[in-house]
Amino acid sequence: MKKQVLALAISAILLAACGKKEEPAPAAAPAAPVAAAPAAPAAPAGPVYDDEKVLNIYNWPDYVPEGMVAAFEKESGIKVNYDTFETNEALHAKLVAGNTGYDIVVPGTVFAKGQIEGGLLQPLKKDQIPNLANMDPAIMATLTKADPENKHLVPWAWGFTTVGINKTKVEKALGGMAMPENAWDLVFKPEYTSKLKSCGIAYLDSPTEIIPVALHYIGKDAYSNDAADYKAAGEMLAKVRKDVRLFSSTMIDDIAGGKACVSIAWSGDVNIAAGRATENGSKDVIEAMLPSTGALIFFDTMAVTKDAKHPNNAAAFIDFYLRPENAALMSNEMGYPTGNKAGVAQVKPEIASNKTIFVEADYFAKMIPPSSFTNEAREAMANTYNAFKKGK
Ligand code: SPD
Repeated sequence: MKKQVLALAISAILLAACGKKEEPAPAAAPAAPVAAAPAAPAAPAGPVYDDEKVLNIYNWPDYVPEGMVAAFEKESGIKVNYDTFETNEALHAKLVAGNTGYDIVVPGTVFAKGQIEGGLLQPLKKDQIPNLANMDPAIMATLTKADPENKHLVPWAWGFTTVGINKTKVEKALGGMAMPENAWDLVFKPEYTSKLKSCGIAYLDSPTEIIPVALHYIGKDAYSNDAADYKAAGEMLAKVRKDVRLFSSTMIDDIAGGKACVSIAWSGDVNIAAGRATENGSKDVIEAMLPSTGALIFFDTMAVTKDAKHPNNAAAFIDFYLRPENAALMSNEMGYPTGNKAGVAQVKPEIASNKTIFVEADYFAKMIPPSSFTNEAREAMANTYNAFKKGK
């Protein structure tokens, strides 16, 4: 109630201020005490660039709309070197080794928490990123689990690790067998995998992608630190190992081209594969599933490395990316939801209404929220995963 009164009062003041003509103050009116407004930090007049007009970015593959980097280069005169990594593990190893040569990196929050605590990332130059104001406050609040004061990270995109299917091929391979209620059965239950191996099962190639969803499937905490839980996940995975055809973190063309009919994959990549298959003339229906027991949410975030040589150029690019039209372009072209509230308004209706991109609140509530891994947990996960992959 108090808040409402305050809000009404603020609106009344603003409205009055907008509509009021300038009038001389009545001579006899006593001067009301006026509190000095806190001085706003002076915003730079335009982007600030480093002397060396270079920016080195390290991001996931298939994650940037065509032409976006070139548009930034043209506008800023900055030459962008854009490299890609395929797993959080690969990026993490690079950051830990130091001297990455990169200015902007895009870790998932599950790894970024430790990277911030370990001093591998520097705070964002927020005064040079006015478009941070476009971000959805609810998403920024979610990131505080990894970055307590929202000092280091800003979302590139978010999405979820799930089951992707080529419905046409899966139905054929299952013969008369009905689709399971829980889509995770397609990749974890021998009854299904033994049939689907004929049309190809693909898994993401990373311990921190596979072990959490395997743990969740067997009813454990996806972010468990308990060695007994890893053992149980390893035992479940061992039963389907022989049915998995390929391990890859760049499987868009494998899905689109029919090498894999079912996959543990990232939601947007499955959406890209669906579009690519159609472009290539395929009539197959490819879908990112919303498993009944939930999918694993991730947030990929832009961050600046501790020893970035071009921190001002990095801030300029981040600000450019956070323009609503650029955030919307990412969702439109890459099939991942943006955390940019102002950008959502510019997303194409067919993308905004796609429930495997912008999931509905009911399903969101079922999803596995992001957490983070301790170093020990990561190591244990890697051991379990490597043994599984080797078939030991
Ligand atoms: N095509 C690139 C998709 C990027 C996915 N990042 C996923 C991180 C999940 N932990």
